Amino acid sequence: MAVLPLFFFFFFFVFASAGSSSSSSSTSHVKGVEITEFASPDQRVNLSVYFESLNEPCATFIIKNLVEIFNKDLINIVNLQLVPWANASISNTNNTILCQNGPDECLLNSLEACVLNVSHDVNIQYALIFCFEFLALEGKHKKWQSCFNQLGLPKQPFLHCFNAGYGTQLGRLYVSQVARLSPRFTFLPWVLVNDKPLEKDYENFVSYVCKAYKGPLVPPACHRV
Ligand SMILES: *[C@@H]1O[C@H](CO)[C@@H](O)[C@H](O)[C@H]1NC(C)=O
Ligand SMILES: *[C@@H]1O[C@H](CO)[C@@H](O)[C@H](O)[C@H]1NC(C)=O
Ligand SMILES: *[C@@H]1O[C@H](CO)[C@@H](O)[C@H](O)[C@H]1NC(C)=O
Ligand SMILES: CC(=O)N[C@H]1CO[C@H](CO)[C@@H](O)[C@@H]1O
Repeated sequence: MAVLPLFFFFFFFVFASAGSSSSSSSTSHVKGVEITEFASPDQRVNLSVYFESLNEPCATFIIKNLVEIFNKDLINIVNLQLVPWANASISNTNNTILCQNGPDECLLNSLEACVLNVSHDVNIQYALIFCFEFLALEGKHKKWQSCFNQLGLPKQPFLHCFNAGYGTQLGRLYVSQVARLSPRFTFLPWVLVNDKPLEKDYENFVSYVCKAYKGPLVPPACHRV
């Protein structure tokens, strides 16, 4: 799936560069972006997903629906913002961070925050979080370490973040980010496209992303919605 658009884009790029004195806006634009990208950062559609790691509808959305942006090359036009720790709270008696579904959820939230903190490659971020959430749905989230082997990723950088307690520190930052959400979520997952909540229609996020996208090289997935 990923090969075809890249192939076309490569030729478009070469063609545009070869047309020496051409000055159409799409040409100059294309010269300014990386060869693997369809849209420049400011043309990308912001897709935000607020979630909790042991929440079943969230896990289902991440595994079943969100995968569409990778299967359909929409990742090239999207700026994906995953927000774990979405329904955590800070205890006002002892200042510890509490998760709706208990300490196991806090642990998995920490790991996911570390994944987002350590890797800046959205493919790696998504692959690991997909793996954790897949295990969570099967009630096997305690086997999270197996995800690194399955994906052939070194676990040290992630474990370093986790063992240093950074995952929980980041959790506090996420809790304050969530507190600024307006309107506040009424259920999870809470999915927003360019800051607009999709509410109950969140499973149809692809059509909202396509409608919001104004950049060049519209991905094939958008021609069908
Ligand atoms: C902190 O307080 C919460 C209740 O607000 C309690 O559930 C938790 O066990 C306490 N943790 C510690 C470390 O005392
Ligand atoms: C958030 O967590 C609180 C308890 O910690 C729970 O009462 C509430 O229903 C949760 N909200 C959502 C949307 O899951
Ligand atoms: C997307 O978010 C970034 C900041 O994270 C912001 O600068 C940009 O304007 C947003 N784009 C849209 C279309 O809202
Ligand atoms: C790359 C990055 O975002 N690193 C951050 C990871 O989290 C720690 C602890 O909160 C920060 O200090 C880093 O800047």
